[in-house]
Amino acid sequence: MFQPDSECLPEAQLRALQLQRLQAMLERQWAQVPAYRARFEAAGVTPGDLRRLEDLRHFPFTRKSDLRDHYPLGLCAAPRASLRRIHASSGTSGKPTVVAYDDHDLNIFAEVVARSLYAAGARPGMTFHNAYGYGLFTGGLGTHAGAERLGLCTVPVSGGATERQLDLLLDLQPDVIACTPSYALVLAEGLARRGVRPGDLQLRYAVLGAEPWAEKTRQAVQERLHVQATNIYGLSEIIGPGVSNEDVREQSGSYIWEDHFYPEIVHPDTGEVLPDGEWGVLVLSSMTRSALPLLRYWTGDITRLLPGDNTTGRSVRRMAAIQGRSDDLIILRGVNVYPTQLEAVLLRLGQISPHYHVTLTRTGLLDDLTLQLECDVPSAALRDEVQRQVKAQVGVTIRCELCAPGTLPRSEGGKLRRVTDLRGER
Ligand code: DLL
Repeated sequence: MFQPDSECLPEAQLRALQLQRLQAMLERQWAQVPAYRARFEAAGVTPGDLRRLEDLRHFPFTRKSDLRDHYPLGLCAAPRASLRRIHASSGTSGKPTVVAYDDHDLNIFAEVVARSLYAAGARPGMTFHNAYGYGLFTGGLGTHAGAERLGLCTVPVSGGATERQLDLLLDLQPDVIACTPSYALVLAEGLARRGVRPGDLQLRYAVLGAEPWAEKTRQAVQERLHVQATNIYGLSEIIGPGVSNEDVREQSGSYIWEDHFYPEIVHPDTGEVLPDGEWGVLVLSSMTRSALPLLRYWTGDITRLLPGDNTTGRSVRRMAAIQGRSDDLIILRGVNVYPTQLEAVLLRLGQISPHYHVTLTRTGLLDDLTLQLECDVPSAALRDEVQRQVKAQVGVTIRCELCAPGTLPRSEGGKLRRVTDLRGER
């Protein structure tokens, strides 16, 4: 039930199911969402024009700005009285994006999270420490419902209050923890401070997501919390957490629950659909959502699609770890840099803790990147080595500042902002 047949269908059957579900979604949008009907008419398409999956590329994208333009619930396809829950995304500027769910959607949400947690190693009867924030953020409540669906005993800790989290980890001895990767490191630090050794806890699995993280962070979390860590991906516009998850036996790319979410990878500038295997922006259609079905939603997340894998029996495709967002891409003197690339360099330089912060400034016409990071024994040699390695591996010249342990901002359980941009408008 938690690895249903729909994850393992022969490809032709899966594609036929997707086509049928996309056609039904287009019909609903046409009939029930005037804003979508207007968009289709402007693009010169009707639902009947989707005869093959390849035809999808002729239909318009939905962007975050569309949700803002129709704030709060203008893209909803269900009557207000049938809605059962509202979430909102953090929104870095202006109004938040509001998303709505009816009973049918909440049921799908619980199912895809249950499937994600199952892929992550969780099994009915285990105890689950849920440190994603509860509230308007989809992380807490979304993961909670899926954990209950799977049959886990859920501890709804939410984010923050680290000392209490540590008490609960020690007292309740959960098997599974879910939180952001940066917060997993904060918890590991707290446990080490209390003299708890990795392995003293019962913890076995960590389900980490909501922010980009590097492969080396996985190793750090695995060692320090003595767990196997998998990547959970999702976004509130599409559903919340549970669009995809890695299988704990492989830890190499997250299986997309393609029976509900249709993925495409497109070129970030032209929107042209790219073949599987190529890097680009992930675009998702939430085929089975009834209250808020979104067509070709432009996630802004940079990834690529990988084939399913025979060893787990799943035929649905996987997505590579998110490299960054097309909009948090740092362009430094013409070079594209994602914060995760810097993180990977730091983690490769073993003796440095994975806590870092990036500040962008401008002197005259030139942009500068200062990378602050924590280390136990600051030295000019280490600082120079970081600068050299970033130049060699990422291709940009940066300034490195070493700080004492515990001085840089920590995750409070939510998403950690790694970059402060002080460059202003050009
Ligand atoms: O972050 C949903 C979520 C909660 C996912 C808990 C995983 C775990 P939003 O607040 O709408 O929803 O933010 C969505 O966060 O477009 C990505 O840029 C980023 N993101 C989410 N998961 C990952 C991940 C939730 N595993 C935005 N790796 C997305 C990298 C991620 N980035």
